[in-house]
Amino acid sequence: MVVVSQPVDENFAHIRTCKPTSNIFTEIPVVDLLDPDAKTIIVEACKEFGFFKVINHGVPLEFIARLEDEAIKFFNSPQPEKEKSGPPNPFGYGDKKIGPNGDVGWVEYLLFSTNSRKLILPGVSESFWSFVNEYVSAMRNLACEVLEKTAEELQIGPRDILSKLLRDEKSDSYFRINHYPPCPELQAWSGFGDHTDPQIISIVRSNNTSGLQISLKDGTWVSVPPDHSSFFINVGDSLQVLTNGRFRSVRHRVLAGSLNSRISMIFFGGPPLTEKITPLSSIMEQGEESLYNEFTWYDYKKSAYKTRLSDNRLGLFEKS
Ligand code: GA4
Repeated sequence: MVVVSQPVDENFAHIRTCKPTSNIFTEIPVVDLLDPDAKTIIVEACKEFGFFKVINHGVPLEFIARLEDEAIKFFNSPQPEKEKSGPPNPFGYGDKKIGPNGDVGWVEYLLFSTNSRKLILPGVSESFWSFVNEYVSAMRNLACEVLEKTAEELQIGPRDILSKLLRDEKSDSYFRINHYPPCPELQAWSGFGDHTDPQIISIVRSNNTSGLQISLKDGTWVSVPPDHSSFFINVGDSLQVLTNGRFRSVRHRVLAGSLNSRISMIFFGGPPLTEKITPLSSIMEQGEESLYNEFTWYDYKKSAYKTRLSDNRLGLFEKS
């Protein structure tokens, strides 16, 4: 990441910036996992917002803090050291460049594939790597718990009808740690541009620094008040398809901030590459037709990686 006091690199001067909005998302659905009504709230939230917050999740805060500390140590190391762990294609350290198609943001990050048995990244110590693995497995469990409650509430067959896609040892899931340093040129930069996540479900945890915004059904952007002790869950494109559009894949973005560093850790739960992403037959009403052409996760991923961040990726698979 460039030293904060330096002028913005001209190569990135063209990027789309996000106008800050002052709308605070006060009606954010809060799911208490110990509450017997949790599953109803989850399904309502997935339909209305594609987004909710989870409390009483059972993941100890010290466990989260341990990984965050390791990440801070990594991001505080000298730039040439961090660069040794890059580029991030497919996995590793990235600085400003997001994805392969020219998107940029005021962010540096580490991207991991969760099924790479052991990733040798120069700046990533053994202890860091083992914390990542433990954290990812806690996130997978949490994602599965949420998906099982969803299946129960929707009454769409076995409880694990969705969660088994993430439990599969070939599940194509990812993990990323984003570091958004204070930005000296807020007019010129966005943190992470607006997009939807291609996977089934994502779990975001951040420190107490704001920046995350989601788009409501009417297109209004609202700011999500940060809460370092909770997790935020996003519905991804694949879950929108599996529910034939009942659930909404939420468009979200992160604004650059001028004061504090934001650190976020995100688990992206995806299915195996060969999995067909098609509406679950058990969810379809009589005579209901799929809104989407049939595709596998491999097809979708391949297509997604040819798009820009803000593109409507799912649009390419919608039936006309
Ligand atoms: C968005 C969700 C995840 O962060 C991610 C991103 C990926 C990347 O950073 O390489 C993508 C983006 C994400 C969707 C479209 C493509 C691919 C950047 C990009 C422009 C890791 C993912 O799976 O898809």
